[in-house]
Amino acid sequence: HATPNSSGSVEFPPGFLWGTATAAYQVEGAGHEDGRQDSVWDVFCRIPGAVHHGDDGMVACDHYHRYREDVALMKSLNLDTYRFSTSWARVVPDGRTVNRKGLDFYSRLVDELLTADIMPWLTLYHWDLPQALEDLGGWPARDTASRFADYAAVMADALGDRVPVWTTLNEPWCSAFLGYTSGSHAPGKKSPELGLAAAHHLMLGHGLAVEALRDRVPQASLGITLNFTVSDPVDPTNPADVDAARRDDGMFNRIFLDPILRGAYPQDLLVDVAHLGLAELIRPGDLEIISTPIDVLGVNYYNGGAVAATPEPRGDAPLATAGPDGARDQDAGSPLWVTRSPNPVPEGIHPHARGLPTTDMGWEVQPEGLTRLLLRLQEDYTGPRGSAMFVTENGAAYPDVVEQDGTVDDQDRLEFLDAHLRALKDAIDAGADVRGYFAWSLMDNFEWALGYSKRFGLTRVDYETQERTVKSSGRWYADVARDNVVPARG
Ligand code: PNW
Repeated sequence: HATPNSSGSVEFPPGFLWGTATAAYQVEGAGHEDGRQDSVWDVFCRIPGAVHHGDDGMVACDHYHRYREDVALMKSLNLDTYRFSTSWARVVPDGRTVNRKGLDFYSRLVDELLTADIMPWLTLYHWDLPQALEDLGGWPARDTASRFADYAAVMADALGDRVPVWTTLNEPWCSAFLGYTSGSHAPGKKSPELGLAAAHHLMLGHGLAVEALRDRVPQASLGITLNFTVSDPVDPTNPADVDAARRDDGMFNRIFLDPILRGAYPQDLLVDVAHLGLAELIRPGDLEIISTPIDVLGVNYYNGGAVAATPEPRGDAPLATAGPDGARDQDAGSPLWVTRSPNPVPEGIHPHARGLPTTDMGWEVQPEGLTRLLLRLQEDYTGPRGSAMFVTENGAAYPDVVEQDGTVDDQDRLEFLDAHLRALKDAIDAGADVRGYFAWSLMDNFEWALGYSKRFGLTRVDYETQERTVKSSGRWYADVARDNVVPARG
């Protein structure tokens, strides 16, 4: 792509969808209302020291009660679509019995969205596994995949006539490896074997759910959202660094991409993890189920990273300092995984900071990584399989500076979004089939192990009053969504 979209105005293709995303546990609150029972996150939040400040999602943004106001907020931002997740623990609280009142909430939300002419984009699983199913073994147990397909069928029967796009899982990498290997997310287990077993059964659950949805809502678009990194070797002329980047890419990206979009685990990855029991879990037929054709691939991109085979800082690339998540991973207790900012990485892979600016998460800001990622996905995965891509999450945490009149002039977040939308348009111009973009997030919310300390919202939430205030980035994004154009800079 010869002309990078550097500062002029940038127009997106006609019909491009503009949205924002949230997740049930991060915004809803109403923790034990209308029959909802504990998810793994409710239980994890009660472990002393597990979550910053002892925060939890019992109230969060009180979206369960304020959804009408929040849909009006979306309307004021000119959004075409809203990506939300449904809480398994609300709909099937004990893991087997359907809770009609829980379903009714999502029915009201979907109706409110449709009335506002905002397309509902539903994610079935954004990490809130019913604790009752964790007690039976959680994702490392094969049966959880079947329970997930049952839950998918319940949702399809209730909302299939009104929801045009369904994604099964959000970021199974986080569910598997933060939940069961580094222990920094619920349920806080620390075992490489459990993480891999969880990954396989999450994908099996995805495939079974796609089959269940396809039967019930044949007219809908179906897919999954994965989170990606872009791994660069610190020294591209050093074969050991190149190999570290290969393994990092394998355990982060290809471990999900290849089974889902090509029907096979990467051969090099199976060799790398041969001692961890993954191959023994795979039953005949699993990969056919996992690779059931999908229509959309959701792409979550926050940052890439440079990795090396040795920990020593080299040149101007100091060893990355642990981010907020990484700080916890340091004492993860698993010798096979080491700290990275912010993610745990397999043994023998060492992240190096590149001197790029970072967000309040400690994550490097690297917009051109998004261009490379989307082109690679197009060429190696979605193109051959005919599925379209959507950026289902992208955004940044920065501390809010609240002015005397209550406004928040978050130029840092605005510039982050501007740069990533230009990088996205570069990818589209070079041939990537990307049809929409969801900013993370509609509003500040419960940032998992970091509690309410990190703010990703286009809208500020005052957690004392639950007042919502659109930030400068939100007003800017509303114009982008209205005009289908990123305006010229400066
Ligand atoms: C994603 N990591 O989470 C999630 O989908 C959102 O729920 C979350 O709020 C958002 O990104 C911002 O963090 C991630 O440690 C959490 O690599 C942690 C990691 C990646 C993604």
